[in-house]
Amino acid sequence: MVMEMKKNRKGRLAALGVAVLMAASAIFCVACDSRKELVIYNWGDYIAEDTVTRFEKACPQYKVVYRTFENNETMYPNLNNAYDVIIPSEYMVARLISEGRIQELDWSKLPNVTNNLDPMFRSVTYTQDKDISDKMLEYAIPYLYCTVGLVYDANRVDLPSSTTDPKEVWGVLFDERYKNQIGMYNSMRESIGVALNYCGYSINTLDDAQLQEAEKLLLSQKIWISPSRGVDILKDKMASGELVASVAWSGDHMVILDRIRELEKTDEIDMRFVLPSGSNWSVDMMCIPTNAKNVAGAHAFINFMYDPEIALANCRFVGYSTPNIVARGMLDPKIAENPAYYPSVEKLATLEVYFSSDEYEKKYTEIWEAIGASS
Ligand code: N2P
Repeated sequence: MVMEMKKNRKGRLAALGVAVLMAASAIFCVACDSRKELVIYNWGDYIAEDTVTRFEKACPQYKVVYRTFENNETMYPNLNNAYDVIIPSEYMVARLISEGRIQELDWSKLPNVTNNLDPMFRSVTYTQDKDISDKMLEYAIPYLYCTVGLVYDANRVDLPSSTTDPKEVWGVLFDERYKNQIGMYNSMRESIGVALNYCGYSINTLDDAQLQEAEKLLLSQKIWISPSRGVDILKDKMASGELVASVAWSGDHMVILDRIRELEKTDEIDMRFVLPSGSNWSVDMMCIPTNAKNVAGAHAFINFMYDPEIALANCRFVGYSTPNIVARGMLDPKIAENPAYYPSVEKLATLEVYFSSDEYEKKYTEIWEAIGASS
């Protein structure tokens, strides 16, 4: 009995010793990891797999915490979380500037951006408010950009290959022949924009009758066509052949093509991308929120993303278009000169960026909620 007690006591002491050692080593590890956190908030599937590790190697004083969002509207309510770098689209950036939620950048800390930003981005129209459009680059640096079009399997969808008429192109998404086989982005402006462009209206209309028509169309699409709704998941559904057509950012078309090759389905699927006239082009931009805790690290990250090798790796991996002029020069000319991915300034003038203001927010959100709520 005494022996047993002694043994138990010994065992307890040993266990206690191990626990103390573990706690001490945990404290020691935390203490020795003196790296400062850098919290990044980006779209899903929107960075090359090794970019973060490469950054941590290049700037060992920072430890990246990486979070993702699905679309601009789901990102917005989370901004109280003190991220250091966020990457919303330009219309959301315009809103964040006017609300004072992002801070002015220190360009002296961004030499790679100064050297490598495609000059086109110094003069494009980012938003309808000229004052904000003109000062956009003081607050935000283009990361990647894209156009919005239709991806479709030409073997299964009946669409004349030369058309860019929005009625014909988007008509595929409202055609009952493709019931259960089309994809719609779970993203407010893209969904409503497709319907408006199809109806022949500006994707920036504030006209109530036009907006109601778009809403009705999307509601009846939901009932009669039953689209798959999502963002990144749609790429897999297109590549596997589950869907025949979908609204798509141009970059997603590139990824779908890669996945079709991986699945060895190139003989079966002829996946094309068509950019309808009057559609959207958009640019996702790196910004530093006003409540960021690691402003120096955020500048270091933005600058790192403009290293041509890093920018090239990212645009190849995620398929979107790079505003880094040196990286673009290293791309296959078949891609770098394709106007659906790299529209000229003249072509861009035929497309629209999304405008933003409280009125847009209110009217478009009402429609988006009505569509989401309907069964
Ligand atoms: C989603 C990235 C989408 C960015 N993977 C479009 N602005």
